[in-house]
Amino acid sequence: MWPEDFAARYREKGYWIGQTFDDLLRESAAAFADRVAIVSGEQRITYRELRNRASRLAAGLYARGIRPGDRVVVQLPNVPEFFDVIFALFRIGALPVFALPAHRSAEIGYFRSHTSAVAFITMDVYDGFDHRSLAGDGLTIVAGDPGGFIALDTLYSDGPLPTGPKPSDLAFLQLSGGSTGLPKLIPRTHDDYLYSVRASAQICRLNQDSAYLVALPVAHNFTMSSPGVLGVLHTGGTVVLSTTPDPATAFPLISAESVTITALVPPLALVWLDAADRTKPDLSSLETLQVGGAKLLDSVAERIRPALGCRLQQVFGMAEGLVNYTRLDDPDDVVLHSQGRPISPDDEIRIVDDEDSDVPDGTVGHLLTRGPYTIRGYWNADDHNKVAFTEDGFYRTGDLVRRLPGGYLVVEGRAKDQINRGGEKIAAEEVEDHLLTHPAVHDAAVVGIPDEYLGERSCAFVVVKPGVRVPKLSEIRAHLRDRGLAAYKIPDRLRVVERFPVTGVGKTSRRELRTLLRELITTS
Ligand code: J2J
Repeated sequence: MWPEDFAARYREKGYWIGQTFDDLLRESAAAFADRVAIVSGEQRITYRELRNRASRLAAGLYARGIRPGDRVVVQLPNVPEFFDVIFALFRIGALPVFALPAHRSAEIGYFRSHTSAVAFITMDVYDGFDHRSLAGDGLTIVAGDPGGFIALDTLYSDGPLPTGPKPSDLAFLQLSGGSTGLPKLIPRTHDDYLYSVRASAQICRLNQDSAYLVALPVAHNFTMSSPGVLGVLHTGGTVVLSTTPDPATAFPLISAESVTITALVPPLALVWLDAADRTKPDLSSLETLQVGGAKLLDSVAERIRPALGCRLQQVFGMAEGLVNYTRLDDPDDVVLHSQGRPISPDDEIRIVDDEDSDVPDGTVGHLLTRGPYTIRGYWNADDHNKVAFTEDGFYRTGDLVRRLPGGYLVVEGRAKDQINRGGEKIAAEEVEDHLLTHPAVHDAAVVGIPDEYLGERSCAFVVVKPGVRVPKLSEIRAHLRDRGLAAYKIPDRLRVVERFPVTGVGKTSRRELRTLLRELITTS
């Protein structure tokens, strides 16, 4: 949590206004009652209805024993129930733990145990996978066909509710992209998160006529808050849910629902550009395409206005906090070639060398940040927090950046042990730990290799035990799938080597090893 003097300053400056998520929904339901909040297929849900649904679900969840402070793992795709569930939990003061639809038993099981979650809320079948198979101890609540579990739609009821949470309380736990063996969870408060949401909505000029297409998973921090669905619900606009980012679905939705803004990761932006060049869709309502989550190539950035007829906004954010935007009236040069500048005048930015000394402006260095919506520590991770934060509370982002005049940042690379696979983050160590459980694997290192389409793909380097048959990539992949690892974390490539190169003096540095291996594969 923030030291008291910082918290006092953030309140004084009007960043933390003492608003909870329940306040936000109540205020919007009062101001925009009969306007459409959510569109999903044929379904149109007004603000008034959304508030009612969330209150009734809160009563039902409370009657089932979910209490203030309890953790609840939520794994829902882009469906209206997502909003009922999160606002119901926010109303109770229980903390959603945001899982992605791609997560499987390894991730869900870990989130459940690490947070001592009392419940798991998911859907029946999505993308060919039966999510009910991920049920564990505690309540399992299912949107759709419940199988043997509790049907979400039977929980909407009247009944007592506890006093709501305080604005300074934790609201939820978000996922970190991660760089360690086990994923880290990010604790965000009502006060800090909603500041970033309101400020983002303003930067992106959302209003009642805004219609935001949810093409990426709704539970991702980008989609949720930059300005995302929460920014839209704050300003009285309409959230348009798409179950897929595929242009064949998204383009007709944009024109049918007069979508004004949407957000994509770079590989999807490329897919949209190619599809638009081919099919010349009517995207005339679209004003802004936000692209973020991974570095956007200049050559792709330049194609956006000609092909889609809208402006580009680059977004460089992180679930830990700091979000940078190019501004809507920035000159083309800035929009095309930078990743934006921070939301807040009180976002403190330091760019430092390996010894934590500040580098001169224009020089590439490690990005450290501290501010009114950037966490001061991960959830229950004291040891990791000592390395992930400086003593005076700056978050070490692991990103390598350069600062331009005006405070704009250019992302130049990454120092963290993470692979950014088209916006999906993979912690090298997490995958290595799973690889080591394969009976033929003696040692393993996972690195990112350049990829024209995804930016990066993952490659597993493996040293095989003496005398065993060398496993095939398909066998390694099957092993990781059987361990319940999300598909995007499963290595794209396999390189079997006799031994790993020796690094440093004496002790082996995994980071140095990964760097050496990456160089090996990109030069060969
Ligand atoms: C290069 N790298 C980027 C960009 C994120 C808005 C937008 C994105 C996220 C997100 C988010 C990048 N260029 N434009 O939470 O609210 C890489 C950096 C960063 C990491 C964070 C939001 N935008 N990145 O991507 O928590 O390495 O958040 O530290 O998933 O993604 O990942 P994540």
